[in-house]
Amino acid sequence: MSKSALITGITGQDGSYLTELLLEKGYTVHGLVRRSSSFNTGRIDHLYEDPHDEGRSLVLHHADLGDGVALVNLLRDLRPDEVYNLGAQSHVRVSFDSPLYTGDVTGMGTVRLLEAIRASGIDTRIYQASSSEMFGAAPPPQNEATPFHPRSPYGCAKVFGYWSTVNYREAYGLFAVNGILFNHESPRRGETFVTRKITRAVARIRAGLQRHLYLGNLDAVRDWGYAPEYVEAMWLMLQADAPDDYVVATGVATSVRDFLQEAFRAGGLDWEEHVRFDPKYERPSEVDALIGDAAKAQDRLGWKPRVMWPELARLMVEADISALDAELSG
Ligand code: NAP
Ligand code: G4F
Repeated sequence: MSKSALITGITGQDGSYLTELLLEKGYTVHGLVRRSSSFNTGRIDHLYEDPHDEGRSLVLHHADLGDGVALVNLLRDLRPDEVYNLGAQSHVRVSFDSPLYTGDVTGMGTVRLLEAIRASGIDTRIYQASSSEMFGAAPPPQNEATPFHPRSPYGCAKVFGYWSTVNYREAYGLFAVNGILFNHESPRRGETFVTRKITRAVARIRAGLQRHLYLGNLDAVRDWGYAPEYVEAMWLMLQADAPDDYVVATGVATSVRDFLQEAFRAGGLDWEEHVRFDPKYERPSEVDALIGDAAKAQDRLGWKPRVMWPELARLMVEADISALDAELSG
């Protein structure tokens, strides 16, 4: 019998790569999709299977992390071997504008899912998408032993989700793990996160569609890795003998300014000619530096990053240039 998995957040960056990985491994994948007035499945359309076909390996279900009853019903019906909780209001700046909504979906949504597993009485394993944003002001390098000091409503919500996951493991013996993932990017990254905002702007400036790029704090330091490699780590965590929590990162520090410079260089442009400051992109409290120590994931899961940030910046620029060329010529 092939394994089955339920993914919340299947329409997001990570959800799309994880779906590809699990389908390659022979899983039946169920995805939770929230209702939207326009199509929100662009990142997984290439994997879509006609609902009228028998024996589909990818099946989408309408539900929402805000609806606990729907989650219980779904889990009771599907009884998946593995659950990946990737659904979230995942934008840090937006979380300052919508702290209650972020707390509800990103924090309480995790408890709704954990409680739905408990209430439905199914035997499953769950991965919680925890975040390096939980470390916030804690000085780098950060690892599994670093105390959390979140600096945003999003970070606070993720800390709540993290400890709830640990609590369900300790209280009910659930196979529940936290992947504390540092920033990871790809051509499928949402267009308002800084890396993709930059690489998309490079393509548009080259094509004459945009002259300036408005950004906030260029001094922030992040540890940027490549998303398809990070979903492999998620899967490995659920295949381990015992549940545990792991940092996933490259260990390499880069500032927003460095990424900007590399991306514009890859597009044959000088960033200083095009980049302007807009304070609206600053955060009321910033996370200055996130640099991860993923030694535990390397030792116990055999996971290692391969694509480092300069290559990542270049591949994202190339992808945005190709996508725009195709759009303009088609
Ligand atoms: P993303 O691209 O923003 O995707 C978020 C997903 O959550 C989307 O599928 C979104 O659906 C879904 N979602 C939002 N609100 C929901 C709700 N109320 N109910 C159900 N689903 C909902 O995020 P990502 O970069 O793939 O990240 C995946 C997860 O890892 C998130 O939990 C994020 O917080 C966490 N994380 C990300 C990073 C990173 O660097 N990427 C690092 C650490 C942790 P729509 O498509 O309909 O909007
Ligand atoms: O790309 P960002 O928005 O990512 P951030 O805030 O680090 O959060 C991402 O990574 C977390 C992992 O640590 C995830 F949990 C979270 O879900 C998300 O995926 O911003 C990166 C840095 C920040 O310091 C920000 O202040 O870039 C700086 N920045 C400067 N100008 C900007 C901009 N960020 C955005 N989004 N837009 C700007 O114009």
